[in-house]
Parts: sequence; structure tokens; C-alpha cells
Amino acid sequence: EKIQRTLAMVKPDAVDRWPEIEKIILEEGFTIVERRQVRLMRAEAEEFYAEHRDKPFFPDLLQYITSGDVLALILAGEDAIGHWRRVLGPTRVSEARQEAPGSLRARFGSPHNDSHNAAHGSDSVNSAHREIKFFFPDLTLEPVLTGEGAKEYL
Ligand code: YYY
Ligand code: MG
Repeated sequence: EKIQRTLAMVKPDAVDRWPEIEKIILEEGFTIVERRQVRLMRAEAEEFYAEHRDKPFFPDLLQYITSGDVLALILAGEDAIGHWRRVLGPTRVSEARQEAPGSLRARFGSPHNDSHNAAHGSDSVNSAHREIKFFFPDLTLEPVLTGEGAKEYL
């Protein structure tokens, strides 16, 4: 049993689908540790997505992610990082619709723009740590322990 925390972000187009998305999160067995609605400034979005700064899609990504409020969430659960990525489905909405029609990106992503893919999930323990700090800088979280009794520390 490997208890983890991950950073999930509901992107602007999908924020008004929060009731449905929350239902999925809870049905999947995640604990919602924290939730914050925020509009990212351009410089903040550049920091959050810094790993992609040299990619051709970076300007469009910044434009989109700053176009409205996002919902930042800390999710906890067994294998939360991988589990949430599986719930999201593939990055591109068109691929998600083909390969994983039940996935969150297939269901809530935009059919018109592959990058408007409804939600984000940390891709590693290091990313999760950085991204949780990014959205919740003042939060002090107990260390997540693995093995017996881990859930007591969530
Ligand atoms: O981690 P994930 O969100 O699934 O994909 P990334 O490769 O980290 O890309 C981050 C973000 O950038 C993605 O959610 C949409 C956008 N994007 C894009 O617009 N076009 C691409 N070819 C790849 C990613
Ligand atoms: Mg990524």
C-alpha cells in the first residue's frame, strides 16, 4: 500500500463541470485534502509549466490556462499520482476519446482543441511536491508514510 498525494488542476473550460468531476474523484476513492479556485497570472502559469517553455504549444497553453479560473486540488490515496493520471486518460482529447472513452479528458475535454483537456495531474513524486507547493505554499502537510498505518497520516 503506497499512499501518495498528487496535485490535480481542473482547467478553465471544465471548472463548471466541477460537480461531476468531484463525483468521479470521490467514487475513485481519492480524499480531497485541499481545494482552491484561482486565476493564474501569466508569470505564474509560466512557472507552473516551465518544463514546456521551449515547446511550440507553450504560448497557446499559457493563453488557455490563464483564460479563466482553475481549481487546484490536493488528492490523496493509494498510488494517487498514477491513479489520477489513469483517471485523466491520454493528454490529447482526440486520443482520449479513441483509447479511453470513459476517461475524464475524453468526457470533459474540448473536441475542438486537443490542449483543452479538462484537467492536469502531477506526473511524478517530485512534480507532485513542486506543484502542491506552487498552489498551496502556506500549507504544512504531514509526511506521507508508506506501509502499515499510512492512512492515519493523511
Ligand atoms: O502531463 P500532461 O498534461 O498529460 O501533458 P504534458 O505533455 O505535460 O503537456 C502539458 C499540457 O500542454 C497538456 O495537458 C496540454 C498541453 N499540450 C499541448 O497543447 N500540445 C501538446 N502537443 C502537448 C501538450
Ligand atoms: Mg505533464
